[in-house]
Amino acid sequence: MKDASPIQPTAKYRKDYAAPSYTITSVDLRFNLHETATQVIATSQLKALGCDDTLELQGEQLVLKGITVNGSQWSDYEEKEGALILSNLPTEFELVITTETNPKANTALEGLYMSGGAFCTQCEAEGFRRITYFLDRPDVLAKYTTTVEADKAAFPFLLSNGNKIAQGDTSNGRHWVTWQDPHPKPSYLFALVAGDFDQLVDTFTTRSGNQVALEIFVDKGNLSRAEHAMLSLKNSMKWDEERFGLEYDLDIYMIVAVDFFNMGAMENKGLNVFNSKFVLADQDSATDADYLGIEAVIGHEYFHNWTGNRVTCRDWFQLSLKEGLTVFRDQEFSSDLGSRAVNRVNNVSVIRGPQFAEDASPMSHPIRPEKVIEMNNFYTVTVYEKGSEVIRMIHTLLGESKFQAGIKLYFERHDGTAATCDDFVAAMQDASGVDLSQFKLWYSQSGTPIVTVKDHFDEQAQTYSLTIAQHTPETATQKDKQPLHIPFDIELYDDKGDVVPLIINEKQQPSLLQLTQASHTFVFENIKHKPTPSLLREFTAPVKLEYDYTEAQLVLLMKCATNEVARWDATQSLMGLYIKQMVESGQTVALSDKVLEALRSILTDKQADKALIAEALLPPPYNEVSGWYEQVDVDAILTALDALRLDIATNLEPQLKAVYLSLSAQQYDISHQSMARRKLRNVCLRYLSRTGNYDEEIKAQFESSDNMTDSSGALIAANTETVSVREQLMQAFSDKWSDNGLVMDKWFVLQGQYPSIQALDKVKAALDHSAFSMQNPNRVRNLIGGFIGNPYAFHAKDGSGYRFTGEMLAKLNESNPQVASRLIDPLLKFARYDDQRKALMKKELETLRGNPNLARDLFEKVEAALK
Ligand code: B3K
Ligand code: ZN
Repeated sequence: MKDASPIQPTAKYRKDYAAPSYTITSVDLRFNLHETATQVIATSQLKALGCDDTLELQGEQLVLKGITVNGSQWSDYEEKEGALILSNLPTEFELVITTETNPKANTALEGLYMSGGAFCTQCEAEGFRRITYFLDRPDVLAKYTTTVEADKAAFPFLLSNGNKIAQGDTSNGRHWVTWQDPHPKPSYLFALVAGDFDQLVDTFTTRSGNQVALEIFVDKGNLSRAEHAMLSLKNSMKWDEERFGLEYDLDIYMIVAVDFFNMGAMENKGLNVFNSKFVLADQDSATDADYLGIEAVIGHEYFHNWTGNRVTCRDWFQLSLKEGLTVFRDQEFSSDLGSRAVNRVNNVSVIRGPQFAEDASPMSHPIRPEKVIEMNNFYTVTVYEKGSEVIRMIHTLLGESKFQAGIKLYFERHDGTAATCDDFVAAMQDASGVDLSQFKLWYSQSGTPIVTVKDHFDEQAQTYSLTIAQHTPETATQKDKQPLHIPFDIELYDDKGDVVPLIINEKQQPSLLQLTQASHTFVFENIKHKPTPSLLREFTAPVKLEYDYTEAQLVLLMKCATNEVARWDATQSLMGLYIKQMVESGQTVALSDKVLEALRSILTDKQADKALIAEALLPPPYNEVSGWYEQVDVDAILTALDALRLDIATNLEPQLKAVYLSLSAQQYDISHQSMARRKLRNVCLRYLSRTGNYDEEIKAQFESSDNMTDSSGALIAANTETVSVREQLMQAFSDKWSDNGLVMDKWFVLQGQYPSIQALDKVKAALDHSAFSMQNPNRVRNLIGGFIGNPYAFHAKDGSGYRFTGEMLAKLNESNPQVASRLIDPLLKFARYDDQRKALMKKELETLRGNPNLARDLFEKVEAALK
């Protein structure tokens, strides 16, 4: 093992892309698995792509044991930090490299590591180089044959990509299996798992009649918790055939659930590895949100088989090529199977909250980044969720059938290759005839565009004009911005709430306006009275909308807008009006009678989807509200949000109580309707808890609940200073679940999110809980991540929250830098806070910067923030 002496991390730039000097056409891997010393023999066939006869392979944390070229030992090489450079090579040759790694010592969970008692791998983005020296880049596509050998009793299942082609026993109690993947793939899609599992099996017959074996591997005793994952997998396979015409291409599809995993899941060809959070569920232990999360993530990884695996990325700067598109596909899948409006509302909230916040941070980047130090830092809401919005805008501009024609052409052109975002847009443009040349700026320009709308009604001329201007403020690394091609959907309403036709030059216009310039004016004719505009309907573009809505206009839209998302959005804007007034004046502003009446009628609406009612009743969260201000006044925002919620709770108490009681628990199932009932019921309980008078109801729900949504709903309602039964319920939950880390995460996150500075003591105590482990990313994300996302405690004026965060980050920097790096983001935004907080936050960043062992992950972010 090489010592991990720090080298100054260097950046890579998109513009510097160059093809490698050689490519690898096939590789034969032999793993001799032992927990502390695994031997890997990699036999690769290489071919020169030009006349350069040197080859630089990447490798980290490896012990080199031997190199041969065409069967002879090779001494013409140099081993340096992170690389093995071979010189004077023939144009075609067989390379055999033998290395050793220590899976047990691998707490970074990248490359080959142990999760519980099982061996598993994570190679994206650059983890394969921790397995062997290789051309660890996505544009090198090779055929893999993998032989895995391990102790037979401890590791009865030996898995890798593709089809099993041979197996056998050895004399010393070990056994081996050989797998072959017929599809050439980049190294990041390689996977290996060895362990003892329970196995859920099923089959799926593709529409062309191929029978695919489906196998889900879970920890012993968890079989019954894998059924929803299996159903979701079959639904995904069917949906991709029906909506995208895409079929699965191997005879077997395996999913392994592991407890130690840095992200959600990984789309390795034929062998997905999943965080057990996105596989395991049953009525007792999983919430409705968990069920929906499993469906979405199973879908997402399955859809990658085409968008990611069959067509992969030429280089990591193109990550959104596969991620933005695959998020779009999983969002459509969830929308087609469940409620489209609820999905849209949730997706919009992610953009307006975390994504806009990322745009406004020192790490702001376009969906196709230009400069990267640590690739793992770019698996972001910008690349994923804004990336998906960019795909959605193309879908909006082209319509479903032209969009599908574009997808078809994209696969005709690029199947089996490594492509770029430009390739994707070119296929969309060529198949549809829609000019996307200006649209492409969405890939290179970072930041949140602001679209400002001014209107004017001319009574005499009976016209109504909308002047729509766009402007993108400068971001951390990009000053000059150009006008974007923005799809902007609108409707106009008269005083009665009826839709007014959009007429220009006597012709009816579509509701979709297209903005391409800094400013446009649209003059609508034949308008009798000043209408109310419904703007950016369905959030047709990831922009901030500025229009001075009056309260009356918003109340009208809340009631009458034809579109469910627009009605939700009007409610959000209306609450936003009050929040802004309170933050600016520093005073409590009570909701008007009209607004309360409108909220009451939403709450008691018998026809509307209960899940949407629940969404509409919740004000925009802190992370979204704080993004409205350049200088964030934490205390004023928290006070305003608390006041608004209490105002709603107090004034709607009778209705909240009535609706709560009317939705009392029914026979449990996971239909959308039942989930929606539970959601609204729990939102009501949470509001009621704010009055301080519902401890009995909270306790009763907790004790009588037959499902995790209602149990955790009661705990969430109890998680405030005004509820006296909180500690009692938390204790009961911990007594029941302390041996199930996944369920305990629901408890850890509530300790972290306790809305008071007391959260710090609760979190410190929870660090000692038997279910907590600093090595497990899920535990860390819930407890410590919950705390960092808790503005009451993280932003404590005395700096105690920042200090604690700094200490935890320093610890995680040693064991798992990738997890540390995901947690640091709120600290990076120090410049937006008051002087006292700014100084305290900055001090933590400076302490980190002074750490001689700071990993590249944190280095990149700390440097960007302190620059
Ligand atoms: N492609 C993986 C993410 C890999 C993250 C590496 N740090 C999961 C996904 O997006 O489907
Ligand atoms: Zn993905």
